Amino acid sequence: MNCKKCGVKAVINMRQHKLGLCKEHFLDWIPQQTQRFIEKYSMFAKDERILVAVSGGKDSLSLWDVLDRLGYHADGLYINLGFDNGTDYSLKSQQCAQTFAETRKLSLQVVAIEALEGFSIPEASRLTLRGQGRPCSVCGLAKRHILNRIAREQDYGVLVTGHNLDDEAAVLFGNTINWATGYLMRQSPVLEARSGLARKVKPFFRFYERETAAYALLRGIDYIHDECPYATGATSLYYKELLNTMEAKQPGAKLSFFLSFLRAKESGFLGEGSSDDLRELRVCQSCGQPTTAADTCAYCRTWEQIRSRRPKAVEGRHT
Ligand code: Q46
Ligand code: ZN
Ligand code: ZN
Repeated sequence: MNCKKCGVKAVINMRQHKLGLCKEHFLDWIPQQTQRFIEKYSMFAKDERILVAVSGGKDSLSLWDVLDRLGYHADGLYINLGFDNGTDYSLKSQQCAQTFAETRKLSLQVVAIEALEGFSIPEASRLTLRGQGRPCSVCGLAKRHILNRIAREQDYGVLVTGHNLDDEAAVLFGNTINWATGYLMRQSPVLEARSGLARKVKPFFRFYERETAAYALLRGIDYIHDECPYATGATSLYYKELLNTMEAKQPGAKLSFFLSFLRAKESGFLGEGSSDDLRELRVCQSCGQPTTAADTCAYCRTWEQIRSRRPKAVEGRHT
């Protein structure tokens, strides 16, 4: 296949768009499309301060690179979750994020959960009921809380994440087969700010994962190739496989699944529903962040529980 723009050999064939592009034109196409999505979905303006949630992976680093190329003022935030036991995952991913920021002279904040709360995520997970099995529950809670707190405290206009279409379609698939209407109501490339919650947007939500990977590779971005060590066996990966099987038979299936959902939602298919977004938010009496709980937010309650369990766990290790 040849590049649709210049006729030389294409490096990527995007079957869902019937579009093959050479390296040069693909590296132009990604920022052009991103800018189009930013405008189409009214994500943010040129003069807004943007906080990028950076994991050290291909999606978030590519997104940061694209926003920088497009002339946006985007700073990065990396959260070290303490996933180092035997894998050095956090160490390596932090290095990728730092090297990326240093070489481009971009500003990156690093927050280590262990320095903040006294425990790494795997340790915390072992000490809480939320962490039965994999640590994703306590991990997700911590990431959401910290990202929101920093975005709000430091007056960022918007918090952006590198979620791609494969991520979004897999979440949508899971929510649909469970008819999780509350989650379906909330799933959107743009979540408006409200009562202490930062505005959140996903400028890459229409790109396939293979496109963000190709972009990172062709731009020479050094990103962490490994998945989080706890991702193995996650249901979302299984959903991604199922959707890729569909995509192989019917190019564009993933994109159409997600875009049709957005259109159906806009037309009122889900009605008012029972989304958490519609529930009243209060202020956590401990940390001041928004919560639907009566007094203390889930993040504070979880860490309280973890700290209260520590002595028993330490004793347990010695018996
Ligand atoms: S939630 Fe779970 Fe992810 Fe946290 S523990 Fe890893 S897989 S990083 S998106
Ligand atoms: Zn070309
Ligand atoms: Zn709290």
